[in-house]
Amino acid sequence: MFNASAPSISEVPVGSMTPAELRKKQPKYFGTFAYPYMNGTLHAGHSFTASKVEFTAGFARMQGKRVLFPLGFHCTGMPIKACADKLTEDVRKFGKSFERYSEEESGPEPSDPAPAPTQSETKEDITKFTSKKSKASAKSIKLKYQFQIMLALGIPKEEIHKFANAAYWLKYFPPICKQDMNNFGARIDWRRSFVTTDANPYYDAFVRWQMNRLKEIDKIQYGVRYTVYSPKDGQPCMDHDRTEGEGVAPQDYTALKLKVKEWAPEAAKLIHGKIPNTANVYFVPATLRPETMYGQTCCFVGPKIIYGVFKVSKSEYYVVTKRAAWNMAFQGTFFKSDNFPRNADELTPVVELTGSSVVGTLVNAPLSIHTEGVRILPMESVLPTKGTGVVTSVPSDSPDDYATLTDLGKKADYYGITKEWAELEIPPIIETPSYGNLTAPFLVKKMKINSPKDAKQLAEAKELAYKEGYYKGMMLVGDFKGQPVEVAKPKVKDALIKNGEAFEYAEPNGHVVSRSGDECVVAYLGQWFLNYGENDPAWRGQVLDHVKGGMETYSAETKNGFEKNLEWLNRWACARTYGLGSKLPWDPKFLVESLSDSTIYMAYYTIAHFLHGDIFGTQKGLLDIKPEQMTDEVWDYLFCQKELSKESLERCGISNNDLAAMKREFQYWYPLDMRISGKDLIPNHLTFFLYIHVALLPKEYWPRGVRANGHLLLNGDKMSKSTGNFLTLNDAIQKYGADACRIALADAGDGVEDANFEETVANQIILRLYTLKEWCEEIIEDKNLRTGEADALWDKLFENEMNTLVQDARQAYEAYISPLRFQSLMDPN
Ligand code: ANZ
Repeated sequence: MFNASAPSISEVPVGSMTPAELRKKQPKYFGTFAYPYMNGTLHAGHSFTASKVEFTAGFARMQGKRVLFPLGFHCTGMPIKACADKLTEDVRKFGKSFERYSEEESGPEPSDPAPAPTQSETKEDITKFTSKKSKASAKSIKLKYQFQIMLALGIPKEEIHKFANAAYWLKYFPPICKQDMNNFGARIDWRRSFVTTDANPYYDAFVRWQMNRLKEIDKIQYGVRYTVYSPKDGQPCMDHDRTEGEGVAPQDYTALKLKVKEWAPEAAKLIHGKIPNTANVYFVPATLRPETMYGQTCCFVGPKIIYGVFKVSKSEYYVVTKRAAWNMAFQGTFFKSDNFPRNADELTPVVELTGSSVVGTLVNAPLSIHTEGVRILPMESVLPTKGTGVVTSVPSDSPDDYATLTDLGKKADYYGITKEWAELEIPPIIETPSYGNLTAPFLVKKMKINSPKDAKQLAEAKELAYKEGYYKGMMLVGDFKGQPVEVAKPKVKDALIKNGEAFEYAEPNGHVVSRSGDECVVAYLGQWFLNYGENDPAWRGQVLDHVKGGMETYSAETKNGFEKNLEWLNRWACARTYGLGSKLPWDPKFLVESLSDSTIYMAYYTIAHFLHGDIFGTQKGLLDIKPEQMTDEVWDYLFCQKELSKESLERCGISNNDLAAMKREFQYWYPLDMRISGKDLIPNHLTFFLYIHVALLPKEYWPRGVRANGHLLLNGDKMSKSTGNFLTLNDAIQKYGADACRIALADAGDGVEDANFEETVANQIILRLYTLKEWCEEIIEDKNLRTGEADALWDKLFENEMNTLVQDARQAYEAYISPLRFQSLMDPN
């Protein structure tokens, strides 16, 4: 009954009406939520998202629509493979039943052993496994090794070794997931399920097709670019490969080379004998404002920061923090791209120096009017975790620099510096309409900033200075004198780089930790990427128009979220070298990553049951079609509404009738009526989903609605395994039964704000349901009730009341399905 199909081609012959007419004549509803990741079982968060589809699908059925609610199983990417590989190592070390393991070896507990989330999960939702043990005992087990994690999750010891084979996860978890969803009462059409990756050759063909087509229309390109990267894993580390730092992107700087002319005495002693006399040593500040370099009057270091002197070549050494050098190592300095280091020990400085030891060093600052050189001076607020830890100072345009220099000048003795070093002439270099030609001194005075410690005001001043300078500034000096800053900025940068006085440097603009526990860097890598964002403005414009114009988003926040994200989302590395997935057809050493093989698979649901009878594609589906018959042209025909040439038809060997039957399913079920997921997927999955639909399909088949919900709290608190405040779907059903769970989830919340599953509510519901059932039974048993016509006044009142309730329920569901439209209906102003 819940396995609906489109009207068949024998019922409604091909060509007898357009797909739109058919959808109108026989209304349909197609809803999906992000297929769950098969490294564990479902938790309450999954069921919350699933419930949104389940409820809307149920309502659509009651309206007489045909309804499609399918679910696949996502297996692409790193997490499964990473855990399997860890188990292989555990088995090698301790034996198949881990018999050689002894307690003492276990060492301290790791902070959080759970693998990072993928598409359908949020960072907080790490409650993936059903624990057959009590939470307390699960927690008491030391979780250093992967086998211990599996044990804590209730997998019997004798079975754990099987998970060392990644394929085993794909066999093990989908049936459990299916069982849990069935127990929950979800009315899913399981005929259309599948696993992703090449474990299902049909899905694999589908992914290869879309990659080929996207490449042909230039949406996939190859290029060298800065990417957040895990040295340990030896590959890019994108949002969903991270345990920390979601949304963090590379930040580009200009790294300037300030050649040492004369070392401060203490530093000279420290480097003595470690660096050849003939070599040049450079302090390398990272700046976002290369156009201001004419105004450098000194260069700052953090006095307590430890710097390394790193050897670039026989004749060149850089002074930067170790962290910056480690980033540079993946950007063409120190190492080549085919030989990136895996371990930080591979990059050691020739000598380490504290910032205070180099204060007073005289360096040559490129472009500065102070051609005789500038001094290295101390600045307390230099962050060791940003840039290179070396900060070149431009007091004319940087309020921080001006405030620090003023302070250094006033307290030269205290800082142990020569007063004049801090008092070099400050030349005007940029004219702005609001702040004149010495922006920083102007702002510092105007805002009454008295000390470099006035961090809040300084941050404000910096923001003002930067904006005014960038958008309204005019160059007063240098080769680009008279040009707007906006124009001159990249030109100055290029000229500096060309002269060998600077190079590009990038680093993550926040802390990023990979799921393997590695602190990530930015690497300059050749890779395949999806050309989302500003590089393809026409494509982006189409998506934006669709979001603004046609698509239901159920809340203004979701719409705004999309609009904002479309503004900044850029190219996306769509292939990896490690993990599970479909191979890139033209470059098979790469695998399509998990957020790039999951953009348009909702179309696959429409025909999956024709292709295969099981999730691996080993059993025949409704039609007798082999994976290799699903050529790129067949997918084009089915989904892109392209004609199939005679040759293509012959080559695929699928009958016209079978092709038409499949196409009918697609044309009927598509467009997708509602896609639902957690709001944290707006910036990635949901936006990609829109981009790819827009790129590949005719407009008629673009998504109609996206619903984003908040995170599910449990009893008002974040769900978290470490605190024990978590609930798997199976636990919830065992505890409260499906009905109470469903009502509690319906009660949890509908908006974008966090929802809350209250166990007390679930408990109360059980009671109420029980009382209701008792009452019904009692009434039915009651022999004294009147029989015959129900036409008394009370009967009419009763009927009227029931009809009103039906109306109310309908309105409530409609408001839920289309709150924005509903609101405007209720309140036209
Ligand atoms: C020269 C310059 C001139 C700068 C100018 C700013 C204004 P945001 O925008 O906050 O990212 N900087 C670089 N590394 C730093 C560190 N480790 N600790 C403190 N400050 C650091 O700031 C980027 C700017 O912050 C960089 O650009 C650098 O100063 C400074 F008129 O370089 B700037």
